[in-house]
Amino acid sequence: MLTNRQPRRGDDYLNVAGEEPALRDFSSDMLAALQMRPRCLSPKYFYDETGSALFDRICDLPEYYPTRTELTLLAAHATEIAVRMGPRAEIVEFGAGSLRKIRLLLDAMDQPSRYVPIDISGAYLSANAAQLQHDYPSLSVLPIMADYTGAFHLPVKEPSCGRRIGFFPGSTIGNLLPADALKFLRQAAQSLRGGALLLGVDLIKNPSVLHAAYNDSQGITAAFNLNLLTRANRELDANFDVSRFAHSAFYNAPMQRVEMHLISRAAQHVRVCGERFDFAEGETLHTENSYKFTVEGLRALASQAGFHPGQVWVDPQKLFSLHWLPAPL
Ligand code: AVI
Repeated sequence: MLTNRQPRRGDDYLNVAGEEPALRDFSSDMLAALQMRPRCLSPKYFYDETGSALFDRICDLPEYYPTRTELTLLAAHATEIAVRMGPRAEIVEFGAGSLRKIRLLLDAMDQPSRYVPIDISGAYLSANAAQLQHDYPSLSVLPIMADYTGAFHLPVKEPSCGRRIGFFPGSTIGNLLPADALKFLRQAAQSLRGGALLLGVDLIKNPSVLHAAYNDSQGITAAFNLNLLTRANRELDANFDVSRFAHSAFYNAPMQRVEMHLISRAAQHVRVCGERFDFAEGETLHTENSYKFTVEGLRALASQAGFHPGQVWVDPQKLFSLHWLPAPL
């Protein structure tokens, strides 16, 4: 949960949990995942330092169209988006990552007042926020390390700030189960009352395009998926033999989602936090869902959550969409 505590001198980010939230929950969630059938773990554990760096490389891959398409949409429409935001707006970015996209908006905005990036990966967030603060000295940058997929309260709004605008790019909303996506949007509509959410959403398309995006020829997505096991070995005293697991990603059309799994290449057992778990050959650990949407489906979901769906920007190939979602008072 985010709090209203303001950053202290010497803090490089606001650590609301007192420790890395991902670390605190990783052991219990991994143990629970290994006990359930089918085995399934939240994708939030991909993002240790190596995972975050691998994700940045994914974003630059030729097959991974979402990042460049969204950047093109943001660049093309930044001026109209900035007009909708109004002067001295405050931006809260959920799952801020590399902070690359926000620069396109900041450059177009009329005197942006404060920028609050929220991310689960504290060290990564801190370094990127420091660079952004350096590049935009008149902007107040308040990084918050937190898991925004749980219950959250945003920091108190400063009286000098204009409207509060949420920014949730990258179709990260697609990594939430539908019920959790609705829960997130409901909370966002509440905490952004009187402002709006700018949401980036990946669209349903030819499955071959989706397949290529999650099975890149350089193997970076495979490395990103397998890094979860390396992380578990390091942080959970586990002994996964990474070479005995394989990356698998496919589009599940009825569920409208790309699924990523780690498949056991052989019958084997592993130890995690002192407990033994058996894998049959071909058994999988389901590591990520990436839901894809239609424009109408997303607008219906946003309405259900309390937003008044507004302008939508889509690229000519209909790969990706950007939604302006005003949150009524
Ligand atoms: C962060 N998220 C929106 C990415 C996605 O496409 O679901 C994560 C990712 N997984 C594999 N490639 C990229």
